[in-house]
Amino acid sequence: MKLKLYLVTGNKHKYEEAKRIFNDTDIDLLMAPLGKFEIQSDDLKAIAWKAALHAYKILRTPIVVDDSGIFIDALNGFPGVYSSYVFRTLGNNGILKLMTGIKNRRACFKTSLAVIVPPLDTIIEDEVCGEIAEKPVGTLGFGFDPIFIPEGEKRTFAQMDIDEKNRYSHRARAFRRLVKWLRDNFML
Ligand code: ITT
Repeated sequence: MKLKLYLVTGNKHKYEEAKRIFNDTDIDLLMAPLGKFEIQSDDLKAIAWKAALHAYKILRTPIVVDDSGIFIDALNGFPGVYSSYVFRTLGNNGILKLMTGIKNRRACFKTSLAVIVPPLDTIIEDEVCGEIAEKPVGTLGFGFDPIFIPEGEKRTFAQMDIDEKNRYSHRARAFRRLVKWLRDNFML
């Protein structure tokens, strides 16, 4: 029988990206019928963990929460845990303005997954580093995808389809490790 694992998110793109990672596994990733409860914290892990606990108390079913953000070196890690708010308020053009004249364009996307599959739980973290583009390019994906170029590429995430983005992304790396954790611990 397939394990049903619920991703708690209001972001359908995240679900679509994560879902691909579970193709050809005995795990069925579903979107939880519940929004993500978000605490304020300067730690992605803590945000993901509290959201997972909150969802688990209500749904009592295997749960995963993905909390992600982009950390820009020259801005001392900003927007980081505030990525969602900053995307809504400043957007990609606002970030590019902050980066005007800055040579060091290095940035990393980070993901923390908080996972509860009784009787076990875990936190899985991963990241992808690259550069902030000079201008937004591409129409695919979501959020900061048009301004992020992963290491080893010339294209932004927004120029890649889901399978291509998943070759590099923070989320795909973390979810691949989650598949391994589930296989190792639940013999799936
Ligand atoms: P949920 O919290 O409901 O899961 P969200 O979109 O608010 O959805 P996060 O708080 O984890 O998710 O992400 C913060 C922001 O970081 C998000 O709104 C995006 O703008 C950005 N972000 C995260 N992952 C991204 C990705 O793969 N590509 C581009 N931007 C991303």
